[in-house]
Amino acid sequence: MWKITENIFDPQKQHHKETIFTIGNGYLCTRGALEEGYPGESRATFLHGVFDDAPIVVTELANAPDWLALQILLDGEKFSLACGTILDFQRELDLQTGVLTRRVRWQSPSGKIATLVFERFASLTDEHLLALRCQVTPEFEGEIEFRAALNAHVDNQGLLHWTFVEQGRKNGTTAYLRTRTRKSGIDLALAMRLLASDSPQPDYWDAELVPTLKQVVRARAGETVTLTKFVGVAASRDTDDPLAMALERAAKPVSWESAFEAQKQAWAEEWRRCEVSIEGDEEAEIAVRFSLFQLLIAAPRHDHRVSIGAKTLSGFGYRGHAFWDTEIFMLPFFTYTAPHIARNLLDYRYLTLSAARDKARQAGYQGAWFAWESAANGEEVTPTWVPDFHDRKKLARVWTGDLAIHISADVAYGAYQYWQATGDDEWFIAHGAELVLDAAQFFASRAEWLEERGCYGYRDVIGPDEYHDHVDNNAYTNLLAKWNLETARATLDWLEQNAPVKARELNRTLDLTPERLAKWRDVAEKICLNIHSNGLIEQFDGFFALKDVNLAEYEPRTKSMHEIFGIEAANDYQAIKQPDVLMAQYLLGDAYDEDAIRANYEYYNPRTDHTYGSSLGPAIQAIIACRMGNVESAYEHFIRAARADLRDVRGNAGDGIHAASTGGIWQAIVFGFGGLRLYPDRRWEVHPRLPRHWKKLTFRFILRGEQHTVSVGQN
Ligand code: IFM
Repeated sequence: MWKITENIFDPQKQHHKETIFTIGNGYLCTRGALEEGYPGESRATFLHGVFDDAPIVVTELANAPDWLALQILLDGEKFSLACGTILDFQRELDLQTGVLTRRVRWQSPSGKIATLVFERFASLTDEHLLALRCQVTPEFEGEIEFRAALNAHVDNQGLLHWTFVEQGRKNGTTAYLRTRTRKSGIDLALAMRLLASDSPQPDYWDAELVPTLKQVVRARAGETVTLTKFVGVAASRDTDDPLAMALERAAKPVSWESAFEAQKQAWAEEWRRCEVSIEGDEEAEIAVRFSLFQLLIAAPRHDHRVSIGAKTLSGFGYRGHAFWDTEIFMLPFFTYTAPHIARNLLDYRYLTLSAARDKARQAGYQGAWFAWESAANGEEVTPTWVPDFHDRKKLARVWTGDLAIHISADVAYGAYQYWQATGDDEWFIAHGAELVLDAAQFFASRAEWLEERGCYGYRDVIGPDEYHDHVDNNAYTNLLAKWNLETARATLDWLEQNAPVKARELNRTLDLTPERLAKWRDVAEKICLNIHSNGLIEQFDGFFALKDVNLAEYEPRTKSMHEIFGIEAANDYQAIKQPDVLMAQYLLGDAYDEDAIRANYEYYNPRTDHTYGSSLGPAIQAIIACRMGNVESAYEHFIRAARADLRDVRGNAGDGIHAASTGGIWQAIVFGFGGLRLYPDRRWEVHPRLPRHWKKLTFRFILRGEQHTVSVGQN
């Protein structure tokens, strides 16, 4: 199963479908809006790194000028699904090639019938190239008119980011447009070149911000006429002369067929590294492939100055900001299937180290405290106030930017895991070690000795479970901080043995005095862990004393428990957005035996807001349930994650893909159902736990440069 399909045009579901039918190539993504345009659509193309200032959210990816724009007139009547009659409609995203196709048989208001086939893709071989083809087969004899444009009349839900620089025509069949972001001053150039089945020169319309080429073709009944639009795109982030680059890329392809052939081969290569197949469960198989496709189209292959945002490049949600979602949920997929991409993502964090140090210093700490929401340069861009969901006219305070300290350990975890998986010593010495060490430095300086408890703790934090803020000793935070401090010690020892010059350099630049290193050890050994005698880990100080909840009593519901209780009152209940303790147990794997995992799973699972809480949790819970041998529950969690976007179960897929969930889905397949266990000496084992209806699960991973394929059946 490789195709995501749609057979009915439903304008009410436009935003959801635009997200689902997003295409991209790791440089940019374009939502699945329709070429001819409709009222209320959420049409957008986002390019990695093209941020511009915005009120409240600080900075956001600027919705780039629209390259899809194409109007078609059939003997003077404008093709639009909003009028006439739709005789047949089908859309299909081919995950194997990254091509989105729409087939429509349409009757105009005056009765003229034609079949229109639209295809588009973002080239994977040349990431500055986009391709769109429209084939029209009229059932009448007459004129088919194509109006192809580049349209800079675009906005970010009302906010304008582009100023006009220049536009024009070149070589008869090409038009171009240059714009600049208003505040960040990024130049963007687009060039479109038309190829038509009949080849008279197109007319050029010089409408400001919408350069348009008009191509008229005469057609007989049953004869297909074709228009191909190649668009080159480049920004001043890529080159000193974006226009020259855009023109050059648009001019390159010989034909649709040749560009498509290259595309097919490039995607086949991508899938060869990471393909997953599940015999016996078509829904699961397509959902996994869809998830991987979404990650692959958002993955920067040639740019190490960007990360992947929580909504990839597929929607306005979270404005392109990157969270811990990248390192903890998405990164493992790349680390184990495309290490070159994982390295780019981690380099991005390395480049934001100085902003992370500033953040720590401004708060009175040492080391690196990474931004909870990170964008162009790693400064904290979490909005401090957002509209309250109870009353949109009021504002609610967002605390994550001030209190979420676990992000530093998450980044360190991703870096260390990458190193362990790849054996990329060169990168670890040059960049990775510093991420681990400076995050540890932060945790050592942020820890407080709690005299009454006789342990070190972190007061006034927020853990992954955002239903509870301003808590002390969040289990996830403390456990990951401990891991970070211990791993940093081991990193230093390793550097001293294997890269003594670098060890000396980092000792000096990070000021790793013997007193500081002694504090690392002391905090790691004496951190408050809230482990009760029955093996239960308390999520934070006082959690078990909060009012207990039976979430079943609130069913059926269509809202999160946060909305039901209210932002403040949710702090008084044991209902959680995502299970911090289980998350930590998963990441720290070997430290917990089955009994410890079971005790915590049985406590926290029923208190987790599975349906409307965090989309990050379900896939990880699936892995934990697999470890306990509870495959039925594992499948329930997994399929919840798998449906999040495809079925829009949370009702917010229109804002963009739940990217962390897509990465979690891969982890659930490989580390959950596949039961892959990795050991430091390159050894690996599988302990599969397949749902009863799965006949065979196959997946691939790369460990220390070697690719392995695992196929497991019921026996
Ligand atoms: O990072 C997550 C967080 O854990 C829960 N709220 C949404 C964020 C972005 O996905």
